[in-house]
Amino acid sequence: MNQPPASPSVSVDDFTTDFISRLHNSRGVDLESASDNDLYSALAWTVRKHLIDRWLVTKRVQRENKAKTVAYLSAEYLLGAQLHNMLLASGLGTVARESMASLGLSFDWLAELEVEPGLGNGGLGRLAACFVDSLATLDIPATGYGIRYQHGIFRQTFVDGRQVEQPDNWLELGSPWEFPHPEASIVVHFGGHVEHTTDAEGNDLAAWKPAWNVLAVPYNYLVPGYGTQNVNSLRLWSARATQSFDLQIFNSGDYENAVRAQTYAENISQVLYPEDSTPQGKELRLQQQYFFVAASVQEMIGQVGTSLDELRTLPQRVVFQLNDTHPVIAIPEMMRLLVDVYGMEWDEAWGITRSVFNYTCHTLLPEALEVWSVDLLGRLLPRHLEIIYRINDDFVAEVRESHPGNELLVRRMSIIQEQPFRAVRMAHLATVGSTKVNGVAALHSELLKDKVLVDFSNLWPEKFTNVTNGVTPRRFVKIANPGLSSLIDEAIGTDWVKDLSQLSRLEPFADDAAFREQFRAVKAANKTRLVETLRKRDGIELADDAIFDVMVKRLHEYKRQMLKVLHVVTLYDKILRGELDPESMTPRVVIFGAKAAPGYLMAKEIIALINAVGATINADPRVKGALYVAFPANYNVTLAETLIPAADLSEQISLAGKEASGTGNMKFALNGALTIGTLDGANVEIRELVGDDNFFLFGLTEPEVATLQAKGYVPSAYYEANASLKNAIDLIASGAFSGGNRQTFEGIVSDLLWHDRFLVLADYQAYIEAQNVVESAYADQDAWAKSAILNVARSGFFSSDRSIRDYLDRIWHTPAVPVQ
Ligand code: OX2
Repeated sequence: MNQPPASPSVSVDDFTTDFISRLHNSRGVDLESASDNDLYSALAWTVRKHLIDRWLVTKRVQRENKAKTVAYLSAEYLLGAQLHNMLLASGLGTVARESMASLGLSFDWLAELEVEPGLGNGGLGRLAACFVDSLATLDIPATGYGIRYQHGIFRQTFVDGRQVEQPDNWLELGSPWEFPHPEASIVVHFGGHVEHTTDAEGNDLAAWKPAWNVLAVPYNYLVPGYGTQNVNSLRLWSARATQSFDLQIFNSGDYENAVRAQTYAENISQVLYPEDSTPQGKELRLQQQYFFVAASVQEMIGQVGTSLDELRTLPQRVVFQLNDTHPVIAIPEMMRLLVDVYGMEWDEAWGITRSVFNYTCHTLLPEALEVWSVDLLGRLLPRHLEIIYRINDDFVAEVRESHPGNELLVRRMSIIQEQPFRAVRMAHLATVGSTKVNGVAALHSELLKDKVLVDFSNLWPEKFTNVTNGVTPRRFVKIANPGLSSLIDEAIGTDWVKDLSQLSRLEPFADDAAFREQFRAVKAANKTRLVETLRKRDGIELADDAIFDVMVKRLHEYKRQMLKVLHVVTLYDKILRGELDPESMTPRVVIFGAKAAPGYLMAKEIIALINAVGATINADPRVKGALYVAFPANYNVTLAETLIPAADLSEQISLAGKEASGTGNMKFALNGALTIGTLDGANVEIRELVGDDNFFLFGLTEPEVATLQAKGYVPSAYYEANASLKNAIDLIASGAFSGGNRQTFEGIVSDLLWHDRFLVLADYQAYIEAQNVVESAYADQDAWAKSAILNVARSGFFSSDRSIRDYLDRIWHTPAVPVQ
């Protein structure tokens, strides 16, 4: 297998010597006395060493060039395990493996000791991780800014089939991948009040008198590009109290109060909010947001220089990308720094601010658009609230000028909402304060422009653009699917890892019987690998000669795991009724993976239902061998890397118009799974590219959904009219999956019949029919393999490298700075 050139070629002996000296000098142990964590850390350090020179050179070259930098501001980075990626970038995979073997250590076992940094909830955080990978690979000077949460996304366990959250203690044993820089800490202020005075020319001067502050301590992480010398940085901030404790109070014996301020300050980076798509209106969350953007913007400005002349060069030196509304408080922060701290005129500062920010929106759900009450914002960031008011005054005046007399429009567009409570609409602030606003898939960007932000796109049509999401082929094909990667290498060479459009050259191989055979062997081996993983990890026993039907993503009603459950229950019900012969059915293993936000009760009920349905079906001898439900707990990036390459069928069944893009859908297609999906998010583009023969389409379209809802949707009518749907729901209601207790899932059943906000019942029949088509298609294994190969060959578009090129062309205009 071709690897990028290793940094000054390292022999196995050199590597081993280095590893042993790491154990001695950094851990103070020898091979015999080393703990698991000693061994893992020494291995990580030995690998890391070979990227550090590149990193230092990259930083020097970028500094000397005064290179324009992409500053990606994101509250989440769902990084996944680091070791394999670092080995890929350094080209040391084989050396490390052989070195460990020479010491009698199993490399795979050591790699499995890593606790993945789960500093994100789902797609939004994983996208940020893919983007920093691609920026580094494309030699773009870039820094990812975020928060070093002490506790990442919770570890999910099941107790009696119900989700129970455990804290994710990923830093318990330390992380060998981080570089703390307490000497470069930045003070971040909160609270207090603002004093206004007037200067000699009669200008208003504002002085914020904050009440308290915290230190933002930067921790740097390497972000190595693939097949390049370039190594960028991820800079995550950790909160530390400015004074560790009050010695006087401590000496008086009141220990609790002595450390209270410290605990309060350090809470800011304690936990990742486990929400996905819905904002959580918590004061701490606003503190987190301001904390990390204030530190990041100040640091960036520090690099450019703080004289007025230097500040005027900001648009040539930096572009900030706002990953959803979480970092949008950066806009008034930039204004505060330019105007209050560095004395720039308001209008000039506003011109600069607007030209350096851009905003990516990731949702269409109205309830997911963040708002902050003016009470809270005024209390925590009083000067920022004043600045937001002034930005809004100027903006509203602009709207009035272009639409005289249209007060309804003014009210709709205002950055401040009045009802149901007075609050700052962060998406409006982001749109007003940015040069470009983008959605994350073609359909999403259209709906953003025509629905969610339609007033803004009427006012500023040129502001709106699309960048369809992508995923990194390094992690999600090269590392996750070595079998497929080797097959591709043999067929078309190795350039595809850096240029995924090359995959189109696989297309002729879809007609090559020998290749199809090899492709099927790879899929079979990946299934066996998954079976082994689930056996070890979860004690789940799967057969590997079934269709692997996989739905993995956050649990959310709009994603419609419920529809998948109804399909499973329908199959079960038909077998019990004798309408389906389990012997002649294609055996099906249905695999779910999903975390629910801890406060999202309906989502947690659905998890309990999936587990209950699984427990009943898996124990029922009448369906044995025909149908099996697996729900491994704690779906994360590491599990995704084994699960996705093993999938035959990818479930992308959200209600049309609700899933902004999806990125799991892309990973499955790239790994040769066929999609069953609605015309939602990036499914639309996947289907266009892979061809409708190689995609199982079903369901209402977005305009059909809108029409149905406008005319009044009555879910119970679908239930009454469809016998197999009625049977499935009745079976759940009867207590068949809850030991006869009809109460257990009553909430779900009545919600489906009387509300069904996401039209599960309306799409049920179409979904069942599409699954029947899947079943017959799968019977022809050779034809299925051909479709799967075409999915791979035609999915090159979904590389995050392509997404980043689109950002560069449409939004950032940042030149590459190759490092020699
Ligand atoms: C997710 C979206 O739900 C998903 O469709 C998209 O693929 C992903 O972001 C990356 O763009 N929180 N998470 C998302 O949106 C929000 C808000």
